[in-house]
Order: sequence, then C-alpha cells, then structure tokens
Amino acid sequence: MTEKITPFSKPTGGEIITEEITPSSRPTGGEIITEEMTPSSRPTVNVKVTKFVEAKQSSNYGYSGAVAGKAIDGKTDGNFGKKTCTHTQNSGNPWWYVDLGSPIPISKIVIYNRGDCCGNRLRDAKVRVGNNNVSPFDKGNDQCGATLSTSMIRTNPIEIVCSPPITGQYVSVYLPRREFLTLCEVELYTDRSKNV
Ligand SMILES: [Ca+2]
Repeated sequence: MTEKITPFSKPTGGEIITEEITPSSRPTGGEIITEEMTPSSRPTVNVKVTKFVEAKQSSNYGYSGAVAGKAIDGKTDGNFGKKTCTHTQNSGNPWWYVDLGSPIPISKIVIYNRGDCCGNRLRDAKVRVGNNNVSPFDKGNDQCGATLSTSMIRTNPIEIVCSPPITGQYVSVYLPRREFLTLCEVELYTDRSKNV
C-alpha cells in the first residue's frame, strides 16, 4: 500500500529546520547568563546530623529509662534490655519527635528498630519533617518516604529516603493506632556540598 503524501502527512525526516528567533523568543539584549550550580547539581555528601535540642514522646513506659532521648543517644543496639531504646505506653496514636533547633534539609532517615522482639509494632508508622511541632504529628509536616509497610520493616535498620530532601526543625515518627512505639535509634542525614 502506498500512502498518499498530503501536505499534512509529509514526513519531516531529513529536513533541516531552522528555528527563527522571533522577538518573543530572543534573549534579552546584553545579558550574560551564567549557569549557577544549584544544590541539586552540586556534588553532595550525606552528613549525619548530630546536634539536637531535645526529643519527646507521647508517653513514657513504666520503665523510666526508655525515654525519648534514647533514640538519639548514638547507640543502635536493638535489644531493649541494653537500655538504648525508647518505649511509650500502649496508647492511641503514639508519637516521637526530635527538635533540631533550626530547620535543616533532611535527605535520609535511618530507624533502628527493636530486634529482640516486637519489630512489627512499627508497621504503618509515618515519618515526617517540618516546622510544625504540634502533636500528634499526623499532619502539618511533609512525610518522608513511604508509610512503613510490612516488607519495609523486615530490614533493620530501616532506611527512609526523603526525595527531594525536606527542610524542617522537627522530625517525627507517628503510629496511627493504639500501640507501643519503640525506637532504638533514629539517625538523620543532610546533604552538604562537597568541597571540590
Ligand atoms: Ca539508642
């Protein structure tokens, strides 16, 4: 079958199309445009955030040592008996958050889950970053990564990527049901420009 070439279906292959610069597409006179390196095009390194103002959680478990600060004490052991994990009461919509003192762009969050038992308690947890510090942290701030699914919490630690990075002073973990919330460590990372 031979296709009849009409003016509308004429193949354009091989044609040299010269784009004319019209007044509307012409660059404005005299300007020299230098492409700036934006944060996204700059080589970056992941830097761990180590300065915190305080951490808080919705309630403290009977054992007084399992306070919110245990999630940022630098110790990642998942054995609750090692006394480096947080633990709330079995309460509705438990939450935990850390105050960074000022807004920081967070690119990655690594959660060390409890390993001696009960790791599935973190299922459905939402991790958020933002400047809102009103409990129970189920809204107001942007969510980093996906809501923790059964498959995501099979690995320990759990790595959550904020893509793109989210800037905020508060990082929170929120569980949308009645449950214990335990975090053995929460590591935060920010992208910094590499000195080249
Ligand atoms: Ca810890």
